[in-house]
Amino acid sequence: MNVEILKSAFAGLVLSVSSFANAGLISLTGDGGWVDASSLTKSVNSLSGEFITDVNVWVDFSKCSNTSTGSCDTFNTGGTYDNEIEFSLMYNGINVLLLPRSTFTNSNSGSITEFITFDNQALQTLGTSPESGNFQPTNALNVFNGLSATGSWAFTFTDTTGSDGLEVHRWGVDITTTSVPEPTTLAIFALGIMGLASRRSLLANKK
Ligand SMILES: [Ca+2]
Ligand SMILES: [Ca+2]
Repeated sequence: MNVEILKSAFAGLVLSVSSFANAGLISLTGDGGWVDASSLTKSVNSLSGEFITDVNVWVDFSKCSNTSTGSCDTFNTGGTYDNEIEFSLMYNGINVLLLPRSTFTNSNSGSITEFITFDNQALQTLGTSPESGNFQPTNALNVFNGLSATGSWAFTFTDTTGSDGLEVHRWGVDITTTSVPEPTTLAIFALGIMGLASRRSLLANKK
């Protein structure tokens, strides 16, 4: 068989499969909690026969100027020690550090409440003080791309030092999926077949 014809046939197949892929969005919300010199891990499960193409993580939290839960949103004087915050997300045995300790170096006066979305495609990198908005995580979230969308998402939030708590109100993951494996997977498969075909055609010509 002519290898060039085979090449274009596979290129066509890869293109058509990509264009027929259905994109889905799974939005999951997890419970929060209160930590002070401690960590909590909360999990949510996704159940889908599709494949991951993008993951964003969001967290709604307060860094507090006190040591007891429930009164965190009361603003008062004193530092919030916002350099005590750490966030990470684990899926399929892969841990992604979203925000490491000491990313934020300012101590705002009083409690702060923020809504941060970690998104590889965000235009901003994390700054030196916590503020609401879309930010690139410290470690890339695209390590989950191509994996099956059935699994458990574990969000870990940590307050690294005692006396001023971290209260996570809610967190969540937005998982974009596709009904077929990533086109790159198919392309690699197609290249393999093409390699086999060209070897066969080479052997046939030798005969
Ligand atoms: Ca994203
Ligand atoms: Ca603390």
